[in-house]
Amino acid sequence: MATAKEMFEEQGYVILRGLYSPEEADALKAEAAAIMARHGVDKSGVFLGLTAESPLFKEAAQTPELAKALKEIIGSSVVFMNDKLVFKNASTDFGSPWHQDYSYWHGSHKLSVWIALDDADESNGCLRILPGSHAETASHNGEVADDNGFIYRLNEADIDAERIVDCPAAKGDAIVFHDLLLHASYPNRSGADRWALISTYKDGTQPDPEYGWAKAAFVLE
Ligand SMILES: O=C(O)CCC(=O)C(=O)O
Repeated sequence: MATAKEMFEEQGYVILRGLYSPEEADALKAEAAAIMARHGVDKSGVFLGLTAESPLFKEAAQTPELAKALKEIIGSSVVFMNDKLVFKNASTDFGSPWHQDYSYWHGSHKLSVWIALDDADESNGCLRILPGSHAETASHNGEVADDNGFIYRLNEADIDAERIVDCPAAKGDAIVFHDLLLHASYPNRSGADRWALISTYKDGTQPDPEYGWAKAAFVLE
């Protein structure tokens, strides 16, 4: 069986099933809801900086199985940069468009960890990926005339449908992926909320600009 590092290098992603138990995922979601309430933010769109203000999130960001996989892939110096909650509430009828996260930050290559805080499938917005696309360059020339964010995106028509892999996930599952891996998500048509957390990590030995968004960055032990 391929190691996490081999899988990551060949395919651009690796899935950690059951990284958190359902109870742990529920606790993270409840904590996130409390943080949002404190900030008077409603549950739609994105919210950055959970770990910056929550010991529970900080502990989750360095949970041993995740730290082990990240160190195997990145090396011994793994830096947590920031995290964000991605809500798809019951009225979110658009999916996230195809994109590579690298467009948003440049510099050294980073890893995103997409964590399901609700069960996610095609009906409520699970992640969709293009395995191997981390080794290719993509031109983000998609139409951005809607109000859905994602200033860098590709048109669905420019994606080879035969290569798409859907990634249904149970709450607590995590998908670790390279910042050049093309990914998107389905719209939420389920009538219920779908919450996910995305955390970003980097190799601490690699130079980078000062990122204003890398709140509460820390090196994993
Ligand atoms: O959970 C999702 O809908 C995907 C969001 C996403 O890909 C991103 O924010 O980079």
